Formats: sequence, structure tokens, C-alpha cells
Amino acid sequence: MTTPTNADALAALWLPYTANRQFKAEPRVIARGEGMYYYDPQGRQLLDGLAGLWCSLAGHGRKEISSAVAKQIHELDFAPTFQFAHPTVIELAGRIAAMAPATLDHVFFCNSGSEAADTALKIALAYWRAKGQAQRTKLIGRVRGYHGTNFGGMSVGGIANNRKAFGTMLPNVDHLPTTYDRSKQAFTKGDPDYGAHFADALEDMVALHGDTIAAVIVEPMAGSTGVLPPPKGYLQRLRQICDKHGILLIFDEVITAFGRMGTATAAERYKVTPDMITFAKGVTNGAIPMGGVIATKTIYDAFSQKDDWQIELFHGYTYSGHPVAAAAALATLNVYRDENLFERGRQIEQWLEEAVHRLKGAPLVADIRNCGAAAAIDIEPAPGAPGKRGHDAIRRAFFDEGIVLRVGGDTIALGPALIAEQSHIERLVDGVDRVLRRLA
Ligand code: PXG
Repeated sequence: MTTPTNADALAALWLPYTANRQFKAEPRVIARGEGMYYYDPQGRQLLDGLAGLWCSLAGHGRKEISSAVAKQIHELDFAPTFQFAHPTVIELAGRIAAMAPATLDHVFFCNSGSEAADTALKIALAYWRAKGQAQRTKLIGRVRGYHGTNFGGMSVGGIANNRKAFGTMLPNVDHLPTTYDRSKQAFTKGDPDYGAHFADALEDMVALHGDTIAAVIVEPMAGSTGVLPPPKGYLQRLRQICDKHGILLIFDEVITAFGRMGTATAAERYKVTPDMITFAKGVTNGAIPMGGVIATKTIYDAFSQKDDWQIELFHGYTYSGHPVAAAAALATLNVYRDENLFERGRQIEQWLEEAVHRLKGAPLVADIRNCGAAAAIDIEPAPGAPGKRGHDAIRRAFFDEGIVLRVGGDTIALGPALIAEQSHIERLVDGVDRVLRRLA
């Protein structure tokens, strides 16, 4: 049998968003997970600083989920959801609709956050055509936004490195400015006071593009780019401008849904109701891929056809609402409910805020932000080598501190599972502190 670190097998592997050459010289292999910890193949314990990739909110190795998966796969391994359904996906749609803000009550399933973003964008375009406003074809994202890596999400996304190698994008896309201005917001605890006016750029776009805007898509809290909390009043203002001009508002909640914000959704926390919410990651605790879009009845009803045998939306994936993923999701939602994990997100938010801001003044720290059970530390980039210190931080954390750290560019992101104790957060932040001192 080939072990994971076998040289030939390792050479065959092409890892996503990874410096593959360096990785293969010094592999960081994770073989097992339980609770807050991962274990390498030799059994060395590693504290997980980002709940996988923001997805394993109830921690790793949850038997409730794995046994629901085993039971489902024995009973029904696969059934199509094109013209059919199965009991598990029906139950799950009801559970997710019940969890979302009251007016969002229809759930379309897919398999990832990227598919969820592209699905929501396609629903927005098709919605306006169905409403007789086919001129609404423009999609608005935001600078530093992340909506996955498919062509739609990449086009509305605003992280330059994710776009620059890929040439063709969707036409008819524009971007709001980022909500981040370090000169006014540095070292803010929680949501910054400054920046609600960044939403007003949408008014300028309406002035420019008239009634051709179909939808605006934003992350309520921008996660991937390094935890940018929404400035106070920003999301409310975006909603008002969308309402004024009849534009659909999509919240990409792939990271923020299922307790990361101390509530079921960021929409609930900020009391701003979008027209669609995308979700993925936490819906199955990361155990099985799944994503989806929650839409309002108004949107769903717009697709209604003259004859009841007519298909309303020509979109979907073979594995939309896969029974095994749906079973994992139902078991996951039960764990979240039984352990009050959404509320626990609030407790973690407090612990994390307290701990992470202590890093102010540590070597190379340029800014610290926190929002919900998430935080980020910007490291001063090395002269002429942006991203190098971030990359070194991953290595030092893994090999010296026994911590699995997530870094994007030169920003460290922390987003522990919602089962974390204060001691885990202290260890995480102390480990980051020592890593920073070694980078300097
Ligand atoms: N939307 C948002 C808001 C996301 O955060 C996606 C869409 C795409 O999801 P999929 O399942 O297609 O990857 C994401 C994914 C990070 C990190 O380091 C974040 C994501 C993925 C990997 C790493 O913050 N977010």
C-alpha cells in the first residue's frame, strides 16, 4: 500500500491554492481529526485554527454525522433530484428554510460554495427575464470579495490573484469598493464605525448603468480576504439602495451561516434580509460536500410556468441534494441545535476578541480585526516578497507550534470550531504570537 507521503504518490498530487513545490519538500499531512484537533500520520496532535476551512463547526470526528451517513448510504446511495426527490432532501429543505429569515423559504441544492454562488447569479438573471426585465443583466460584486472559483463567482469576486491568470470573465460585471480602509479602521474591535458610506457607490453605479443591474452579491463578513467585518450600518444601507432601485441582494453566507456569527445567518445577526442566501461548508460540518441557495417566495414564484408540466429553471447538478450529503446535513443541524452551537459562537467571539487584540504590538502586526467567531491578523509583507511571511507562518505554526493555521497572502485568519474552549483560543493566539516573533 502506498502511504500518503510516498514520493511518487505525493508527486502525482496537485494541491489547490498551494505552493506545491515547497509542500512536497516538506509535506504537512493530516491523517485524523477529533474535536478541536487534527493528528499527523505519526500521531502528533495539531490544534485546528480554522475548523477545517471554516466548515467543521461542531469539531471533527462527530459520530452523530458519520453514523447518519453510513445509515443513509446503506438505505439509498443515490437518487436523482431531476424530476424526483427522496425523503432526506425534503426534510432538509424544510429545516434550512425554517432556519433562514422568514421570507427566504425555498432551497435549491448544489455541492459547494462556488456552485452556490453561480446558482444564485443564474437565478438572479433568469428571475429578471421571467419578470419581463431582461435588460437587468449586470452583476455587482465587491473588491476583495470571494465567491468561489467558478466563472460566475470568479467574475464578481474581487481578489486580484484569483482573477489575473484566467483572462475571460463574465461580461457585465462591476465591483463596489472594499469596505476596508486601514487608515480609519486599524485595530478596531468588532465592526468598524467608519465605512457605511462605501455602500453609496451602488448609487453611482445605478446612475451609470440605469435599470440594468440584476443583483449585488456580497459576503456580510468577508472571510477569505482576511475577515473584513461590515462597517456599522453598511449592510442596512446596501439593502436600502437595492430596494430603492429594485436590485436583488444576495448574501454569500458560505462562511457566515450556521453559527459563525453567533446566529443561524449573518442576515439574522445584522437584521438585514437579502433576497437570496448562499450556503455550503457548515451545512454538513464539512463531512460531505454540499451547498445551496435559499430564495424568497417572490423569486421562486416568478419562475412559475403556464402549464404545470413545464420545467421552471433549467439549472442543477447531478448531485443536487445528494441523499448522503442531505443525511450528513440533517445530522449536523441536530448537533448544532442540541449543543446550542450558534449561541456558543457569541461566547467564542468574546474570547477571541479579548485574546487576539493582545497581539497588537507583536512584531510585524499591521492590523487586527474580529467579527463573530472569526479574527484576522495582517502581517507586514516582507519587502519585495508579498505572501512569503504568510507562507512561513503556516510552516512555523505546523512544525513548531502544532497548530494548523490558515493564511491568505500575509493575513492569518482564525476561525475555530464552535466547540472551542477558552483554553484552545488562548493556545491558538499564544502560538501565533510565538510564530510572529520567529518571523521577525
Ligand atoms: N463563497 C464564500 C463566501 C466562500 O468563503 C466560497 C464561496 C466557495 O466555496 P467552495 O466550497 O466552492 O470552496 C467560499 C469558500 C479561506 C478559505 O482561507 C475560504 C474559502 C475556501 C477556502 C479557503 O478563508 N471559502
